[in-house]
Amino acid sequence: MITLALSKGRIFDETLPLLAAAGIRPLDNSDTSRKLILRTSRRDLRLLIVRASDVPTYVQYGAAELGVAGKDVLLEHGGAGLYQPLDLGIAACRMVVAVPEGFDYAAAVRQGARLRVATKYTQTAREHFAAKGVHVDLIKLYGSMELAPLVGLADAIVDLVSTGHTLSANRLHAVEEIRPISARLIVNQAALKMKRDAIQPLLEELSKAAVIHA
Ligand code: PRT
Ligand code: MG
Repeated sequence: MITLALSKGRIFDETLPLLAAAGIRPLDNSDTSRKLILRTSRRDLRLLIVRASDVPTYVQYGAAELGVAGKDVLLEHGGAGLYQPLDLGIAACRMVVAVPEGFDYAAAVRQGARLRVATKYTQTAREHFAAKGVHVDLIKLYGSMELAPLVGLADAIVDLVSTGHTLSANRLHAVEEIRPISARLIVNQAALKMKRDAIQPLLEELSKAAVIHA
């Protein structure tokens, strides 16, 4: 049995067509079912529904051989015990630095001011600002980062943007792109060696499907 861990929402929704192209569909309806383990049309493959940020952990410890996780989540996790052989090109967005309209980010950086930055992505943010030589105090949040600058909790945020609607609705704008983000197929390193015969063909099929859907 091969287990693929993934999160509900956009990752699940955008992975389904790739699985379908490989001839795999869930047997349970993920919208209505409360099951956390879904059987699929392939008897030797099941899906595990977990929180987005927990996917790398399940795969790292081998509770799932495979997973689908955003690069944002993988950067925070660190990637220990994981192969990341395939950029699936799904759930694409950008990780950016954003500030309120009227905040002069360039001037603050130029003056060497110490910036307060709120984010869920403290690892990635720390590396980004360190590489630029910008001094920051990072404030860890678990969601709704856009609120932080509006109530004086932070000068700036590091967050993901796709349409940009959330930023503009909160009178924020992106001042720097940190990196593009998309979801990756991840594989437990030990499992790839032990179960290569089962995993390798699946990787190839998903790789083909990802190219077609790109
Ligand atoms: O919701 P939960 O706390 O369980 O976890 P999660 O928020 O990490 O899960 P989910 O399903 O929301 O996101 C899963 C993955 O989708 C992320 O890890 C990213 O790799 C990817 N992804 C792609 C995004 C977005 N696009 C995205 N726009 N994740 C989040 N957003 C959020 C963003 O944080 C911001 O609040 O959407 C808002 C901005 O969207 P726009 O369209 O208004 O710009
Ligand atoms: Mg979310």
